Amino acid sequence: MRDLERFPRENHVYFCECAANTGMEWAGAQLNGAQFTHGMIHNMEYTGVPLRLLLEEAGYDTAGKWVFVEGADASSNGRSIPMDKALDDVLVAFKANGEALRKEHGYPVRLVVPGWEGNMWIKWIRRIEVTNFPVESREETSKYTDTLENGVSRKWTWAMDAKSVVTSPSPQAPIKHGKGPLVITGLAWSGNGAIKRVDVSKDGGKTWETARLAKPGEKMALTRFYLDIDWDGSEMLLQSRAIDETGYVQPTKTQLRDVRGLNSIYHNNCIQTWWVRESGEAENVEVS
Ligand SMILES: Nc1nc2c(c(=O)[nH]1)N[C@H]1C(S)=C(S)[C@@H](COP(=O)(O)O)O[C@H]1N2
Ligand SMILES: [Mo]
Repeated sequence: MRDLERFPRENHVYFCECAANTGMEWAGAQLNGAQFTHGMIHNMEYTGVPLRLLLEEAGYDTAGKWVFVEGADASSNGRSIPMDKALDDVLVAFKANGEALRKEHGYPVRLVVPGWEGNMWIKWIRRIEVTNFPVESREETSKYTDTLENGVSRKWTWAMDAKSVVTSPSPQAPIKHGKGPLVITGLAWSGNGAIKRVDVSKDGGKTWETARLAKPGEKMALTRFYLDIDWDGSEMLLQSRAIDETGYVQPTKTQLRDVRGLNSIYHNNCIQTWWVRESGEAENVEVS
């Protein structure tokens, strides 16, 4: 740790989303609350040393194509990271939000792999090895692969595609003040860059309005959005749709299932629908 602290460090705010976030919702609306459908994510300011600097200091074999990183827990959670990513923006982090990492987040050091699935963010790092091949560990074969309709599994699905969710109103945040001014708000993010725009629908995706971003989207970080409306007290089918800087548009559930089928667990970034009743109560439903 003392050696690590003497390398030049960087601070970045990034989201870390588990690839299994929203994984229960493939077949239909299941869990009644944004915490349960979309809660496997965090967003923090990490302080760390670029992995590139550590590899260079170690005099790594530049012919190596992969970096295998292991944690000190029983699972080890070993993952193979392609060298291009390792040399690009991966950090070996030792602080979050200005304080030492909490033990649950990987104290003393964890990997930060911006935009990529949470499983690659190895906690409690004990070993970093440069290899010429991917290790094909448990976490990248029997887990964190996506079986398609024809039985073939996709692998190396690292980036988290653009996604968003309305956090209020929602099942855990019903409207309690009756009709009149209402702030619709939520979060959007993309593992492929900054959020450019978020649209909100009150009628299950028939019509859309562009939401206001709390501040311009930042790369691989959560972006809060707002739509300020005058609620007439009638029911709504509330949805949000994220668009990132690559032009990618968050898909409907139907669009996602057309490509991926029903065998997947991971990487479900579909548009979420909350049915908001006249009472202000909200429920997880599916319309498209
Ligand atoms: N060593 C180790 N690292 C790990 C894990 C683990 O079980 N062991 N779980 C991974 C998974 S599946 C996720 S989603 C993220 C979650 O990070 P967080 O708890 O800081 O949000 O850590 C990853 N890093
Ligand atoms: Mo995870």
